[in-house]
Amino acid sequence: MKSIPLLLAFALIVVLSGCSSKQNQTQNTQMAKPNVIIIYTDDLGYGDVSCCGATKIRTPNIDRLAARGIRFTNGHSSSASCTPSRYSMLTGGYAFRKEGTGIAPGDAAMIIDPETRTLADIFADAGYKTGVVGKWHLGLGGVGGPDWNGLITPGPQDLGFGYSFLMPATGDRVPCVYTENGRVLGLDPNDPIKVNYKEKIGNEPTGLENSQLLKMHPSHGHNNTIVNGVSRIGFMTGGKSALWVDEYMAEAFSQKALNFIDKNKEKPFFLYFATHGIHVPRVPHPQFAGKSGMGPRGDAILEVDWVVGEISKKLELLGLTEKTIVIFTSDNGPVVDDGYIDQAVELMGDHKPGGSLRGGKYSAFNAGTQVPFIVSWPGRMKYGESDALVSQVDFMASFAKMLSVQIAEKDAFDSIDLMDVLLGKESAGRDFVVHQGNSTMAVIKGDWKYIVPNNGPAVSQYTNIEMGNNFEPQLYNLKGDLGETKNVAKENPEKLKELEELLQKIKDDGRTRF
Ligand code: NG6
Ligand code: CA
Repeated sequence: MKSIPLLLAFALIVVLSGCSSKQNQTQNTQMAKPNVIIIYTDDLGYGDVSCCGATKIRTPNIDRLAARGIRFTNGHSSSASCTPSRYSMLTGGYAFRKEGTGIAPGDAAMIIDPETRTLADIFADAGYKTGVVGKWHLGLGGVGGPDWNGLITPGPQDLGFGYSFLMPATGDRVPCVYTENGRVLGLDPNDPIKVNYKEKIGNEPTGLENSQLLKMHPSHGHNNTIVNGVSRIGFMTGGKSALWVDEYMAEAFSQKALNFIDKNKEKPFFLYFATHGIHVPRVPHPQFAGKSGMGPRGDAILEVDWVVGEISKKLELLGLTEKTIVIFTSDNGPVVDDGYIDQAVELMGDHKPGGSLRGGKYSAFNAGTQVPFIVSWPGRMKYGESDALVSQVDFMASFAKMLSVQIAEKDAFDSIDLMDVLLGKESAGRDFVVHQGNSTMAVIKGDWKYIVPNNGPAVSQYTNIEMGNNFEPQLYNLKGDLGETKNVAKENPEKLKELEELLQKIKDDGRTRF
């Protein structure tokens, strides 16, 4: 008789200890598995945010992230334009290694092979809910491009993303529609979408023929089909009920991002949130139009800052602030006139989109890839500034390490585990990083930067950006000359040779992760 209560007591102890160890386990997993949000802005320059030195414009929400994290003063995207930077961040490999990773047309097939292991796969393998919201620009669909009127496959769903809400390419490229989980949102099957990047189709007005219909005029290119008063690159017909309204794009993306966070608040989640701002066409919400005094480009910066604030507020509201790592960065450096007449040039005043860096988007000079780069994990990391050399290509190996996920030798060729650096525990970053400009390459090693000789124009006639092209090899000592003003190649032949050989080796080896 006595043995029954004893047995019961024993059973109770077993059950209780089981519970508590399970509880510990969940706690540990939660500690080891913070949510991760990468806010990936478009064409935002190093000098465009106030925490990186802008004074003519204030970005309080971005600054707040920086104040509760580490702001990197030497953080890079892999390339000076969109598609290769995104390719590189998501695959952990430099885009120059793969053909066809240049700026993609809006009807390109998916550039990342579904077999490729991606950053999203790392999170998915670690049990995260994964999602992508915003600008994609990595192609969609198989050979021949996407089927806009059916299920678009392959797509992010084949690259580890459980949820997707996308602008397929860019704001200035057709089709001007959103896709959600592989289907165009709001499409009327009786009004199918047709897209053509070679010739005009249908009878839609174009910027070239019907400029009287435009609310924003192109300065170069961008004179094909008109959607919402803005002429774009490429021709489209149909899909009338699905067309986006540029003014409400930031709102649409934030809403989807916030929904994703809400839906997954109980689980660890990874959200790749790629804003359209501040890419052209810059058509901000009426709430921001005219508010910066710098024209639509400045207004778009205010709008991006608002978006960041919305995310932070949501995390706070859900009690997720200390459980979430937020990374804030940009795909490439700044451009002022990128093809539309929007007063960006006239109203710039003495604002310096690239800060003290030379060049800009497309360029081999530093402003091309040295971008705002913030890692924030409130309450869980040391706050401050770091001048460690870090690259977006490193996210994949870093998070894999954090989450104890293995990366096979054939994947993420160029990604290095820098988690301790990203979280401010360690101050030494990468030894070197490759910078892919649009017409030439460069490599940075320590204080030195080498730019490969090139015959391209010194200044782009369209964007007025100094491209970093020179038929002579260029070598800069960034320590005293961050602005790359004095080519010291002739005075430092050994250093020049070292960097030339380094870049050659990086190419020949086919990888830099060993
Ligand atoms: C260029 C476009 C530019 C922008 C860029 C891509 C012209 C004349 N210029 O070809 O406006 O769309 O491609 O930008 O069409 S990126 O940030 O997505 O790389
Ligand atoms: Ca870009």
